[in-house]
Amino acid sequence: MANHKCVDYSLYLVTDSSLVPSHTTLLGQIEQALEGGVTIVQLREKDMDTGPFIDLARQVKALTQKYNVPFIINDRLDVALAVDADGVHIGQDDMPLVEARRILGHGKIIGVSCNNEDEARQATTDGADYLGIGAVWFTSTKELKKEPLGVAGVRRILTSIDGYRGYAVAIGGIHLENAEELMVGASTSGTCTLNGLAVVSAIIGATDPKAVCEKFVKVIRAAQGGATRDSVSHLLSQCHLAIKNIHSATPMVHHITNNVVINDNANATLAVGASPIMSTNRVEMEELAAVNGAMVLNMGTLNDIDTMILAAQVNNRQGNPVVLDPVGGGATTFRKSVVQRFVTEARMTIIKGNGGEILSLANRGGRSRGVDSLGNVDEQVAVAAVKELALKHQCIVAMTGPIDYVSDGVRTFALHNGGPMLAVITGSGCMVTSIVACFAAANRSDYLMATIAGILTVTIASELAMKRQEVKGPGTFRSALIDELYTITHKNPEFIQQYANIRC
Ligand code: 3NM
Ligand code: MG
Repeated sequence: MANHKCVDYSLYLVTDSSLVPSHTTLLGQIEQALEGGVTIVQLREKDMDTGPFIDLARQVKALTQKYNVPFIINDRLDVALAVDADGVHIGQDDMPLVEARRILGHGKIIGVSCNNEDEARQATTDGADYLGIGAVWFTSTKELKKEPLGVAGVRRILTSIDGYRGYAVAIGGIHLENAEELMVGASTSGTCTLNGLAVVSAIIGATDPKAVCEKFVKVIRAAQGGATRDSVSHLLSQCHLAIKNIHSATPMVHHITNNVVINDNANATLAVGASPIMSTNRVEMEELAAVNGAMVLNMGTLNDIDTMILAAQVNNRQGNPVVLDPVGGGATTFRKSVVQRFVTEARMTIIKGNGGEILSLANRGGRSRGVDSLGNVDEQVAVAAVKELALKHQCIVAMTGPIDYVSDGVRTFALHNGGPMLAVITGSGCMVTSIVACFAAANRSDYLMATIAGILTVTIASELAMKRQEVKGPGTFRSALIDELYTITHKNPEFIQQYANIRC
């Protein structure tokens, strides 16, 4: 899978220029739909010559970029490559997924249409980023070769690929009146559930696509229900496995980090079972990114910004997660502009900062006092900021502090572990970033879980460190913390599930 970024599949618009109402244009309809909250767009043109298709694709891409949503091309890899789309969607009769992946690489999204359990299993085995399951109902938009699946058929397919950590959307005959029935009826108790709905005619053929999309978004979000108790216990049950994955992969975690924390972060990375490398030399960025792993982009020390951006870009291309720590991001005008460059010139998989840094990035007036945390942030403000940034940058966003907030834009969690001593040693926030990167490197199919597991590992280790007799203050605490990181990941991974204090 190419899960370098978390994609919000909630409302997936698939286009069809033949369905556009008179007196409107395809581009106009798409823009209205984006205004209304469409989260991803697929350009589907079955009868267009290559030249005009590319021209149209460029224009649609510009629109999706304006609204910060991914842009997918149906079937035509050549067009996707020509316009540097975010991915392709392929049907069962199109180019095989394995071939498409070889051509596009792991940095691109590939979705596959599936109509039954066998097709779904094959697509998940071959590494599809998402499945388009359909047709759910009869549709006049596409000639169907098989009977529609119905809601039960969609649920059957989702159940058959339990354990798949990619995404799934349903398609075919979906409109406002049956959207809720589908979202609720197809939901499973397993790991794989509907992440959204793909819609053609009900949006493209609408006289007011914006209003239609706003209603769709409401229905879908309500059915998804945000974070639930179920999702918390499910997430926590995964943490144990996430640690195992680090130990079996011993992933390399490349850090470009600040001078203050290099040694502690390298030790912390080793303590949880990953392999640190702390290179800042431009010459080896490409080679380092070619190794499966993750990258920490910590902007505490800003020496060579171009190299930092290059490193993030080559890791994007390889499909390696990039974890940004915008250290001191709001402290000066210079840092504010640098962090903007990072998030616009490269794609971040996870952004992890303290209250001031995240609020500043969200333009909510956060200021960093130097690089240390400002402490308490109002819960409502914190939740709104992480959610908004996660949607804007299509990534996981974590704000750490006395309470840590983590969001993928749809689900938001508050983590209540950790203690005041973490604020008394330098670089504990940077250490959280390193450990989150270790989890992300080995758990690419679920970055939300990886982020939460990484944060909990450090905060719970800090609670255990505080209980040690020899800990008398910041110095002994710092050593004990690294010891506990080692112990919790090597001997007691179940402590995470046991001690975690999460609310949603
Ligand atoms: N694929 P509408 S059904 C493009 O079953 C497409 O794979 C399908 O259009 C599949 O939302 C379909 O207008 C058309 O019903 C869906
Ligand atoms: Mg096709």
